[in-house]
Amino acid sequence: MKVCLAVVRGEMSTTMNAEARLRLSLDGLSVGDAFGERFFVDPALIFQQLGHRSMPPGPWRYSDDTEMALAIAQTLLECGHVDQDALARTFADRYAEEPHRGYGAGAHRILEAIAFETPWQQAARLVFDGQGSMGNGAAMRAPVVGAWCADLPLEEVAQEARRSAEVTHAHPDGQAGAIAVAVAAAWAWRSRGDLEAGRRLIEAAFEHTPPGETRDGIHKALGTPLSASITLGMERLGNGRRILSSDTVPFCLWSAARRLESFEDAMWQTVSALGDRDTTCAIVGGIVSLFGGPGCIPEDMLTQRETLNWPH
Ligand code: F2R
Ligand code: MG
Repeated sequence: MKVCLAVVRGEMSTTMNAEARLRLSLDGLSVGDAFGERFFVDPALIFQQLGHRSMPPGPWRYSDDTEMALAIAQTLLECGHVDQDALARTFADRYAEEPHRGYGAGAHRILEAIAFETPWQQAARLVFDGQGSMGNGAAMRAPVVGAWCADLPLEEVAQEARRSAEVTHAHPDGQAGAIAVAVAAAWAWRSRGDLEAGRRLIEAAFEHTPPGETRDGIHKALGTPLSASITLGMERLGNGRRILSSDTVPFCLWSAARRLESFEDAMWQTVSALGDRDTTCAIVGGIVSLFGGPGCIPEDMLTQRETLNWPH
């Protein structure tokens, strides 16, 4: 269903590059999501596959991370910016069509309410005693916001990311995760080819993330050498096990920064931390693909991922 009055004709030429970046990041995010998800489906194979880096058997089904990123991408292509009413409608329509994509309990409640015409401003406060969610669900879909806005000032990237988050995540720390990830994604695109980009990517995200637990975690990531082991990184920063923005986003930024130049290495190292592995791999994939540019996602990973179901 078309939710917005379409892109104004005059904007098309300026959004061409944004669209290419959006599609690239969406591929990185969805391949990461579907790859990480396989390690939940076949837990017995985890250590064998991790040890030998043997690709899990396909097809790789994507989860709610990709579903929600597709809704944002749809809205951006149809409206040219994060139109929150259109985005809420698209989240709810896609949820109603396919509710069994692994959404969390809070998301089921919020999206069902929006589908039954509760304004998103109220729906997002139905969970956690009105505080709203500080889960990692707004961050998991935010790379596509950073991709679309990558040529804007980072303050504007942060604003659009916040708007994309508010529709479902009323808690400021849930929004902070989306801001950090979108800024990192935009930064990754802008620093292609820069060998020092890793640490600066974390610094850029830190600078634009509002105060709170997620920002504190990013500060810890800045103090964790990129040469440290993944085990040490996940011990200090978390691995998404608690499904919170604050125990997911700092680790993801650090993991992306550690292997910006190789999508495949970034995926293997991120999934090896286990935790919320579909979501950590989605975030890292959505960022690293922008640094690597077109062609950086190995063909054998892209072809295993289920075809994206969307009208674009
Ligand atoms: N959660 C899942 N998958 C499990 C569901 C599987 C299901 N059985 C199925 O297969 O269908 N995955 C997805 O959820 C994560 C992102 O979700 P979101 O929307 O941010 O989650 P939620 O529920 O709002 O928060 C996650 C947990 O964080 C804690 N929490 C959040 N806000 C809180 C607050 N204000 N106060 C206290 N705790 C808060 C809670 O423990 C929540 O359960 C992604 O991984 C996505 O893939
Ligand atoms: Mg998921």
